[in-house]
Amino acid sequence: MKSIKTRATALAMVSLVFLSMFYLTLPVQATGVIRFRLLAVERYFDHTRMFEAVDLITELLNYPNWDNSTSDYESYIHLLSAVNDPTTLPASLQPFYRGNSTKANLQSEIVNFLGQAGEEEIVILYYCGHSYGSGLSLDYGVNQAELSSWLSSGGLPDAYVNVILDTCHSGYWINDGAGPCLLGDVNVLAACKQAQSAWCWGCHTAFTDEGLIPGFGAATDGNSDGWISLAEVFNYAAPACTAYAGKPGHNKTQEPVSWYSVCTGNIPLVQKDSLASFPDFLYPTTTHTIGSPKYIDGPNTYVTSYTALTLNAEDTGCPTSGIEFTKYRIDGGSWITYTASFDLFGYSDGAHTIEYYSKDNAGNPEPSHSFTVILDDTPPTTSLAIGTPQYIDGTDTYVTSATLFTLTATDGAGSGVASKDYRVNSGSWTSYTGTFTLSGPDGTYVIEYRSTDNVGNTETPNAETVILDNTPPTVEVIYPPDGFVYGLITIQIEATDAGSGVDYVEYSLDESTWIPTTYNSVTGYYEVDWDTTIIADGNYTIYARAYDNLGNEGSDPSPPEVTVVLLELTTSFTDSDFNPLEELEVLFNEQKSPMYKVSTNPGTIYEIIEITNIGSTVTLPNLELNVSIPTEMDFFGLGELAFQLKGAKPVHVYLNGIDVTPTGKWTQSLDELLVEQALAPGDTLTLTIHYEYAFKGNTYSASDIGGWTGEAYGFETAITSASGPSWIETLDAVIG
Ligand SMILES: [Ca+2]
Ligand SMILES: [Ca+2]
Ligand SMILES: [Ca+2]
Repeated sequence: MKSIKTRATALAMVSLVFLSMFYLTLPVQATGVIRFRLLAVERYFDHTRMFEAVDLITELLNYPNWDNSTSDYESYIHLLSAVNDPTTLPASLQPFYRGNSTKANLQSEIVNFLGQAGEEEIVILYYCGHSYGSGLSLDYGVNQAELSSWLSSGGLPDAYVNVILDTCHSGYWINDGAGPCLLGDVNVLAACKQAQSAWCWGCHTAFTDEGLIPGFGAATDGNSDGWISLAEVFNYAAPACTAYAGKPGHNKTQEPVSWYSVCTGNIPLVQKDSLASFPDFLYPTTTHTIGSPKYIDGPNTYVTSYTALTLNAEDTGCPTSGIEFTKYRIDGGSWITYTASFDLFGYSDGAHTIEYYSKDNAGNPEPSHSFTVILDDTPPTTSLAIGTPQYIDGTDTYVTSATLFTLTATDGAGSGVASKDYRVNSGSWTSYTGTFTLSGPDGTYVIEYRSTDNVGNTETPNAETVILDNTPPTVEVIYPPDGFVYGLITIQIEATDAGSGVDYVEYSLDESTWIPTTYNSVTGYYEVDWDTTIIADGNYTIYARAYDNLGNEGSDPSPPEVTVVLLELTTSFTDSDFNPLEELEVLFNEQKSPMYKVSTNPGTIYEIIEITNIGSTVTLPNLELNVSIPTEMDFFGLGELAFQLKGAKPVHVYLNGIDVTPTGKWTQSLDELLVEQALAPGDTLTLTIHYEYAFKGNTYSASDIGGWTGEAYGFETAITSASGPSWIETLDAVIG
């Protein structure tokens, strides 16, 4: 047997939200009030007016649930009568009059009045008149389809609808009680079987007058709930009607029949005991729904502050009195009457407990339920770890395509990290599944990264800028070039890196041992001294390689090839008599006092330069010397040029003691001595240079020379270049 509960559940399956709204927006359901609604219709029969609707209303008004005398119940009564003039009715019933009992009025009242019934409202359609057994219709042509359609209006499908037909052949509508009811999901009381009439001479409408109306007062309250239900009143009315109709003089067989589709007919119609509560003994059942977003992790359910929390209350019982209210509270706060889905907006992250319960209109409170959710409005925090190689220069971070980037994220006490993603240079977001690298041309890359937790809180993207450098430095050995090298030289290497910069530079002879260099900020080169005198003469290749700060390695593509020659250079000075000379004496000859004449002694000197090829393998093929001759010297102080070269005589050049003096000689404009001479291993070349010096001017005052006791001055002869071997050597001698 179908129940109201079942229908409400079916409705709930359509839409929880709709159901919630439906509950709460019904304009006719007064909270906490159980409602009754009666449309009583009476017709003529054979020009005999029937008053049974009036009688029924009069009877019902004797009971608290129909007279609107208490706050627990409300009743709505409309009357369609056979009279056109309502003033012919008893004054107390005139307010119920809604017109003549025409078909049009019947339809209008069922649709527009009964149709206003709220859920679980008790509705009675009482009809007293004739119906035709052959036409299976009420007496003005209301057929099954029409009546069934009207009874589907408005809220009627969710109300408890009871149809009482005090008409001839009324058993037709319920197949004499065998059912089903042709009117649909309603309870039906019929005054007689379909083959019978409900009229007999002298006993108009015996079912109402002799059964129903007295039955409200005399029926047995079988379930002792203080109310007379539809079935209980029928249990009284049916035999009473049959007995009355069968009395002598009536000689009528009239057997009322019933059909109960709803709550087995246990629909309370009149409250016999004013202290009896409505016979709904079952409290409601309320459930909660946690909307989206949410995340369930074992016993924990995480939500955001905009996750909708919905309560759905269903009253139980048959009949049910309906929900009076549903209340909830958060974290033990004040109880709030539930009107619509709510959320935890304004609450702080963490666990929150919601308690809720409902109460039905019969006053049955539901034991409260509770559930706990964990509010998480906080997105995760993500960090980016940059692996190696990595180089940080101030605010710049350099990486290569081998550098691994790792994202780690935490959501603290929240719902947990659901996903991480990143993008490079504002490209598409990529889901992070593991370490990643950068590819593409060198340059600046912006990596943005973020995480989302399991309830959809997404972090504001973080950004990290790195500079990709996959390019090694460019390297070139600047000095020495290809050719001969001699003595202590400084290797100069140029290395540049447009990216992370040069970290260090090394060189190696013949790629044997790699030796570090030092950057010289003055020359801008990476330099290292190379003492060629301590290695064997011969051919060497000077390899150079440079590393940038990320370890990218570059090398000189064409390293210089040099030949080491082992030369020994000595220089000495002699006087005019070729005696060794270590100091140049200055003579002060007193003239006309207090003037002095200053001269050198001996006035001319010789410098002897010896160059010996001490190697064992390399022949220096062609030696060219540019000899720089000091021409003037400071004497009385910086800038006071006094000691002047008076002349430098042609030199003698000896090879292994044999005069090989070239034809070249000193020139005034170019202090150059050209010696074209090969030096085989063991050969010694000796050069003799004759200098003449004098003081500028002849005389100096005593004050000019006062205090001068002799100081050391460097006297330098420089071999500034040599073609063939590439070397520069300065020969120092001190003459003071
Ligand atoms: Ca209930
Ligand atoms: Ca979170
Ligand atoms: Ca680089």
